[in-house]
Amino acid sequence: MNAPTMKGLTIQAPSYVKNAKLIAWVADMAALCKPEAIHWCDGSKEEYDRLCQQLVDTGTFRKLDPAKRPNSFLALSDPSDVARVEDRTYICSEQKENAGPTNNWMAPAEMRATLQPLFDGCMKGRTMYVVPFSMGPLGSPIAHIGIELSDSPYVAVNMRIMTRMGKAVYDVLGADGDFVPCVHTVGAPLEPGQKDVSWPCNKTKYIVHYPETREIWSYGSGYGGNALLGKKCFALRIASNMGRDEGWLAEHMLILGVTNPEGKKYHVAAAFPSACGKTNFSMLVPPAGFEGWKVTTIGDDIAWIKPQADGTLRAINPEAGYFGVAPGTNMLTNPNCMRSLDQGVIFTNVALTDDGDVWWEGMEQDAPGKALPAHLIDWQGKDWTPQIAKETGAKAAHPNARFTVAATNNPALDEAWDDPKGVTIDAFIFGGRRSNTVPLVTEARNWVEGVYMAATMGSETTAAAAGQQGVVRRDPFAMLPFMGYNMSDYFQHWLDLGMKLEASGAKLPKIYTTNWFRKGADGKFVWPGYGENMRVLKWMIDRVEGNKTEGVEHITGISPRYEDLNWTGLNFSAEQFATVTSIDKAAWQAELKLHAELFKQLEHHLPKELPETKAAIEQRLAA
Ligand code: O2Y
Ligand code: MN
Repeated sequence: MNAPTMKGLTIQAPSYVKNAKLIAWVADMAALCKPEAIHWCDGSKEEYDRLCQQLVDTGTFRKLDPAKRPNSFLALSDPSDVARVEDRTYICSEQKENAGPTNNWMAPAEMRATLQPLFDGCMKGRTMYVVPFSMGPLGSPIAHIGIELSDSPYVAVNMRIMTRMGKAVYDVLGADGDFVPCVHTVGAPLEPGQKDVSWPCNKTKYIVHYPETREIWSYGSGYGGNALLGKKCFALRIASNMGRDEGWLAEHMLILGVTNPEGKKYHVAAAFPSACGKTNFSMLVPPAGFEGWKVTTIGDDIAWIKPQADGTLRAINPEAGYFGVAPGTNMLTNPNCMRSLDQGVIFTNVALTDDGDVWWEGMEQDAPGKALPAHLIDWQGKDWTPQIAKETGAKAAHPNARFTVAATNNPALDEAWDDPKGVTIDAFIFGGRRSNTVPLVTEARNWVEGVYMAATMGSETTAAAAGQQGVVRRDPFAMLPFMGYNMSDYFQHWLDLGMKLEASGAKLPKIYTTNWFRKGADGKFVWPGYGENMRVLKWMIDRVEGNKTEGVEHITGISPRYEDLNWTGLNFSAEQFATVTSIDKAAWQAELKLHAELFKQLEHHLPKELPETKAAIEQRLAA
C-alpha cells in the first residue's frame, strides 16, 4: 500500500499495516535517522530465529550449548552500558513543576533542539526495526499499543519476549488507532566499510519522555530499561501520565495470585524498590507448614490497574516476559525462576562457562560447598578464575546482569496472566528496605494511612550503590525513578481514587507495608525472607478474608503479634520476632524528621492529608 520514498529508501509498509499516521511517522523518522534499510517486524518465530542468528554472526550473541541451555544466547554489553541511566532520564513537560522536583527536566523545545542533531543520521549503515507491541493482552480494555523504532536487533528480539510483539498488533491498531511512538538508537552510525562492534552504543545518552505528546526518544544506550522502551519508559513514565488523565494507575508492582487451602483465590499487587526481590516474591514457593497454599505469578514488575464500574480495581501485567537480575538467583531464593531459565533465554552480562553454559555469583548458593568453576569468561569477555576473583575482587557476572525470558516459561504462571479482563486486586503491599524502624508487616487502618506509608517508603542503599552504608533513599511507591509527572500530584491521584471508590460504596483493597530487611545487633538480616515471606502473606490474606487476628495497633497501623503468624516448619523465636517488629521511639522520632524533609522537597501540591497523617503519628508516638 502506502510507499513514500526517501532518498532511494522505500518506506514500504507491509499490506497489513493500515495506519496512515504510523506510516507517515515511520517515513519522518527514517528521513531523520537515515537508516540503510527498514525492517517491519512481524513477531514470528522465524523472524526471531533469523535475528538471533544474525546477532550470533555479528558477534553480539554467543549461542549457548543447546544440550545444556536450548535456544539460549549470551550477550556481553559494552562495559560502559550496563544499567538504566537515571541522571540522563528526562521528563520534558511544558511546565517544570509538572515534572516535579524528583525528575530531570528540560523544556520540550530545548530538548527537541538538543536531540535533532544527535538523531540526524544516527542510524546510517544500520537497519531500522519497526517493532509493534501491545502492553497487555491484545485488545484488552486495559492494554495500550506502542511502536518502537530501533536500530538494534538485540532490542527487537528482546521486545518479542518482553511484550506481545508482532503482526496481530496492527489488527488491534487498525486504520486510525492510537499508539505511543518510541524512537530508539544506539547512537553509533556506521560509515561505508566501517566494521561494527559487538555492542554499539554512545557515551552520550538521553532517555527522554514528552508526557503531553506521549512520546519516547532514547539515544546512546542498548541496555535494558534505556532501550526496551515498553518497560519503564512507556509502562511507567508515560502510562503514569495516561493513568492520571484517565483515572487509572500505572504502578511499579508485581501481581500475584494466592489460593488458600479452601480453594479461595486472592490477588495482591506489591511495590518494592528496584532490586529488592520483586521477581522472587512474585514466584514465591510456600514453605513446609503451608500445605494447600499456592502462589501464582501474573507479573513480576509492572501493573496497570483500572477501576471498574462495580468499584473493583482490575489489574493486568502489561509485559509478557521477565527482565530479571541473575546474580543471587538460585534454587533456594527462587526455584520457579531457575526453572524458567532452562531454555529460550537471552542472558546479558552473566559469565560463560567452558562448556557453553552460563554462571553468576550466587547461582549455586543452594549447594553449599560446591566448588567455584575453575575457569569462566567474565561479563567483560576476560578470563576469570577463583584466584583472579580473590586477588582482584572481579565479579564473573555484572551485578546488574540480566535474563530475558518469556512469562510462559514460568512453572508458577497464573492461569489468568493473559486474561484481557485482568484480575481483581484485594490488597496492595509496599515494601521498603530498612535495617531498622519499619516493622516486618503493618496494615494501614485506612486508605490515607496506606498512601502515607507508601509515600514515605525508603530503601537503604548498599555500600556498593552509594559508597556509604545505610543512607535512606526515599522511594515513594517504589516509583522514584519511574514517575512521569509531579510526585505530589501522584499522591493526590491515589487519594482521589480512594475517595472515589469509597464514595461509590466499594470495598477498598487493604494496604500493607512490609520490610524483610531489619538487622540484628550483629548486623545480619533477622528475617529469613524468600519462601518464608508466605507467613506474612497468609496473615494479610486472613485479614482480607475477615478472619481477624487481633494484631497490635501501633503508631503507623496494625501488625501481627508473634502468635498471629503460622510458625510451623520454621525455628523463629519470639525474641527474633520482636527484633523485626519493635517500634523504637527515638528511631521513629528521627524517621519522622526525614519524612518532614521529604514533604519539604515535595511541598508543591503536597496533599494536606500527608502532613496531617504525620501529625497523628507524632501524637501517637508522644502518647
Ligand atoms: O538496568 C536496567 O536497565 C534494568 S532495570 C529493571 C529491570 C527489570 C525490572 N525492574 C528494573 C528496575 O530498575 O526496577
Ligand atoms: Mn523494576
